[in-house]
Parts: sequence; structure tokens; C-alpha cells
Amino acid sequence: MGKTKKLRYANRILSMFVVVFVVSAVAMIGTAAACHYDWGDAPDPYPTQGTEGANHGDGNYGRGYYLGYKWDHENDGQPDSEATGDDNSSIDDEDGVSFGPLTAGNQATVQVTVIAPLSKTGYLNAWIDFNADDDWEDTGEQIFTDVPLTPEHNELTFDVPQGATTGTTFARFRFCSQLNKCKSYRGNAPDGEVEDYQVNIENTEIPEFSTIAIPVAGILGLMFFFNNRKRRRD
Ligand SMILES: [Ca+2]
Ligand SMILES: [Ca+2]
Ligand SMILES: [Ca+2]
Ligand SMILES: [Ca+2]
Repeated sequence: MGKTKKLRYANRILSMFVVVFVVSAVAMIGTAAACHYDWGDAPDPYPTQGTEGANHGDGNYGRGYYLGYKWDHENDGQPDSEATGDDNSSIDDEDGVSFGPLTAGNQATVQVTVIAPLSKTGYLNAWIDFNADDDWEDTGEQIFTDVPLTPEHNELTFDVPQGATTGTTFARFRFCSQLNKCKSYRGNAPDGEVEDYQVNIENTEIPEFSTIAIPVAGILGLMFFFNNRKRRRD
């Protein structure tokens, strides 16, 4: 084999190696990107880990449908008694939901911040375990169903049932790019994010006795005074 032929042959082999390397690298990057998932952190027995646990693939990082401004990934759900497992794992990325007071029998307000690429619409689903029986199955516990949201701040309202159990309970919020993809509080969604929160439901406020009794006593006193005066005149 002549020197020029050998050189051409070596170049061809080198080119093949380069092509194989580039294709493998691209495939590896694609596989790695598809393997990142965000999980929730509500405590057991809410479905937080394994195949039943709510999880959201990154789809690809460029799509970026997030609750709040931060997103990170874990290998599995991070159940925690106060739903702070994901907050404390890597970055504190559970930053999309802020509740107003939750009072049994009243309407409540929640601020939901979302991010989506090119201001596209994403879809919100959310649940609160109003009867505190460790599930989100009961009637009225899904407070939002595929509500379309655009970036960034959204003020939403929902009703807290009159019979809601007062005290601590848990909420799950899921946001993703397509209808029907995160409408269950369990399992996988191809993109987006899940955030779990511990919330507190308060009793309906009943005015204290003194705040009613003092004005009523005052009115009765005035009525008595004027009646008495009228009677004397007559
Ligand atoms: Ca999360
Ligand atoms: Ca985290
Ligand atoms: Ca977030
Ligand atoms: Ca429940």
C-alpha cells in the first residue's frame, strides 16, 4: 500500500471514529436528559415514591414548565412529615405556591406562580386533603382540574368545605404542558413540576361574646332610657 493510500485509509478510520463518538455522545446526552425527574414530598401514605408517586420528567430542559422559578430533580420522592423533603434536597425549589388563610366554610385564595417557555399555556391540577384522612380521593378534594395558566403570577380561589377537618393537612400542586397529563395526583407526567405543601385549616371565626354583648347592651340601655323619659313626660 502506497503512502498516500495509507494516509487516506487512516483518515477514513479516524472519520468513522469521530462520527461514532459524536452519535454516541448525542445519544448519551439525550438519555441522561430523559432520566431526570422532579418528585413530591408529602408524607406516607400519600403517593410520593415509586411508580405511584407523582413525578415529572424534565422532557427537555428547554421546555421548562415549572411552578415558581426553580426546579431540581431527585431519584425518588422525598416523603417528609412536614412536606419539606424536596425543599431540603439539593435546592429549595418548592417555590410556586403561596396560600392565604384557609378557613372551613369560606373561600380561600392561593397565589400560583408558573414559568413556561415563550409564555405558553400550561395546566394546573391541585388537591387538598380536606378531611385529613391521608388521601386526596374524597369529593371536593381536587380543587383545580387542568386550569390553564400563563406565566407568571396567578391569583386563584377555591372553596374550603364547611365540614373540613381543622388543623394540619397536605396539598399537592402539579403543573405540566398538556391537558390530561398531570390530572391524577399519582404517577408520571412527561414534563412540569409537582410541589407538596403542609397547610393549616382554621375554624370559622365566631365573634367573641364581648364583641356582641357590649353593643347590644348599649342599644338596650339607650332604648330603656328613652322609653323611661317618654313615660315621665306622658
Ligand atoms: Ca418537587
Ligand atoms: Ca429540591
Ligand atoms: Ca418550583
Ligand atoms: Ca381525603
